[in-house]
Amino acid sequence: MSDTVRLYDLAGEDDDLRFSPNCWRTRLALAHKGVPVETVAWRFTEKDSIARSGQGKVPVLVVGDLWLYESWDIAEYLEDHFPQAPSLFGGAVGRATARFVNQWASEVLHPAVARCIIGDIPALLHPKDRDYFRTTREAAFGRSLESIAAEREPALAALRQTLAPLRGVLARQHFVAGAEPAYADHAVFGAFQWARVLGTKLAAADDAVSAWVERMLDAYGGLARNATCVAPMV
Ligand SMILES: N[C@@H](CCC(=O)N[C@@H](CS)C(=O)NCC(=O)O)C(=O)O
Repeated sequence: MSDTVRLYDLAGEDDDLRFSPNCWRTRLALAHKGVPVETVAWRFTEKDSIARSGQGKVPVLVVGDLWLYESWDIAEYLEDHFPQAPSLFGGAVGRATARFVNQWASEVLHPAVARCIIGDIPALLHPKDRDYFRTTREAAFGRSLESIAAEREPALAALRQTLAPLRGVLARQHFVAGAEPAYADHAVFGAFQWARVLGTKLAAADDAVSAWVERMLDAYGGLARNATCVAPMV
């Protein structure tokens, strides 16, 4: 592959604060495939710079003239276009199963994590993004960010219950995908990296989930561990 691969990656006020769970899925998938990538710090309100993708969310991956979006679709593209590199799915059955894991993470895990950390986000955003973030998120949740933040402790307790199936699996195997990490891990871990970059550890220290988080932080040469984070709060 000769084209430079470019990833539009959500950033905070600090260019290096890369906290999007969906962009982390893509960054890990690219590392898994051994595809070098140039990341571009992108803000919520910079819709124009990704307009060629035909929509307004990241990750957006640019490969030559191709503008790809949707983290799951990007993973399928990488799997199909880099067949010689280590597999993200391990075959058709693994692809179908990873699709379920990805959907669970997006529809169950992400909202549960958002309830734990959303109050911390505005202060870390680029000033030009702050009103947009508040307006769109308050509309989505139907309440103020402050009222969600006030329930952080019960939200964390609820999240830890939601993690029960993940915990059960990780007590028996090192990774969601088995002995080695693959896309099912990337799909779930993105949420943990989202919180970690913004200063929150979601799982208790003695939780099997935390041991897996540590393994994921070490994977791919410590890609996720080396990310810029704000000082931990939990
Ligand atoms: N289903 C999409 C979700 C993408 C998404 O929601 N991205 C967020 C960042 S994590 C975004 O760009 N939001 C822009 C906005 O809310 O305007 C995927 O998996 O890629």
